[in-house]
Amino acid sequence: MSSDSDCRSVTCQASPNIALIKYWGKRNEELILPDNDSLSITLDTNDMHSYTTVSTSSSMTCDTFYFDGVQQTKLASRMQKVLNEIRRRTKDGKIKFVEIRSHNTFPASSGLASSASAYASLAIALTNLFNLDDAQSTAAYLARIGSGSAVRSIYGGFVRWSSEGECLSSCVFPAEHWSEFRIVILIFNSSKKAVSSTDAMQRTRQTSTLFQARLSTINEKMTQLIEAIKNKDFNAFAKIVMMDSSQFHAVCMDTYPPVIYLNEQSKHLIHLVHAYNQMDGDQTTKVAYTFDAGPNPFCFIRQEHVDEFLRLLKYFYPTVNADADKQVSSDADEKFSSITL
Ligand code: 2P0
Repeated sequence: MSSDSDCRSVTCQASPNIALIKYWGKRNEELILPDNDSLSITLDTNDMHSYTTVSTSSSMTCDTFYFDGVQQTKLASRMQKVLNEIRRRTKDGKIKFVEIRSHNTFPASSGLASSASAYASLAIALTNLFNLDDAQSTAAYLARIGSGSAVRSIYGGFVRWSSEGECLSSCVFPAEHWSEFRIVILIFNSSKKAVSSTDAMQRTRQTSTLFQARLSTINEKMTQLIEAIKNKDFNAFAKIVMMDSSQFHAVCMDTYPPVIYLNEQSKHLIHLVHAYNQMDGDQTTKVAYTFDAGPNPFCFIRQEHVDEFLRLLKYFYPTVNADADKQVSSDADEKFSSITL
């Protein structure tokens, strides 16, 4: 009988990323090759991480997966796909089975990109545990075949995922490039989404006529967004990001049966941001929003406007937690009473 003396274990963490230009549609389901380029920012906060511990020992008799400490009855087929790829790459037979233990410090499957950080942390942990070559690109490949957007969480800062050739991802600008850039996340609803992204994007490809029109806009938008980030041009950045979010949700709505991720609060926030941006009558955009496959807004803002925006949120949504909640004054701010929606 073998002992556990050969047990090896690695724990890694990864953060979610939020798409500024959304990935939606796969041209290859098995390898998860996307229909369009996407660009994201990897979140850099203490509150939102996925942690994955992978262990292997000769005494293991099957692969096992624990989520939040609870053993799952079977591994998701995508997780199995990642493990099969590991076995293919370590043909010396040393790897037999693995135990995977994963948990998130934030709600899963609610449009907060938990699958991205979960598969990225799994991919990095497996790459380390088995000492695979070209660690970063190998981890990116493994992450991608687990969940497409996870390929972007391998890198920090502003990350582009190409839809061409081998569909590689890379950091376009590090987070320090735009040091005043901040993200405020509102959790309107943390329940699991009714339609998974995977199913929804398949349905979009089959039924939406707007989908092809969206694809034809991506390259120009990508060039403009990279230029805006390079120049730290928030006005240009905000317009591109908000329009891409709306276009993505319009395509979801054009899908049959429709896929509707936004809720009434999401729509209220959209109106609120535009009213707030126009409040002072100048041409400066203070806040931009984007919504993933869920109702929860990710708001982009520069540091100088954060305090006022948090007061605005507290005024309109007194019961909602923004992630920088500690800084929020509970006093109603009369300045905002002029905003009518
Ligand atoms: C994105 N989303 O670019 C887009 C925007 C949601 C809306 O990538 O099927 O979980 O695992 O590749 O990565 C969510 O889809 O889908 C997603 P799969 P994934 O972030």
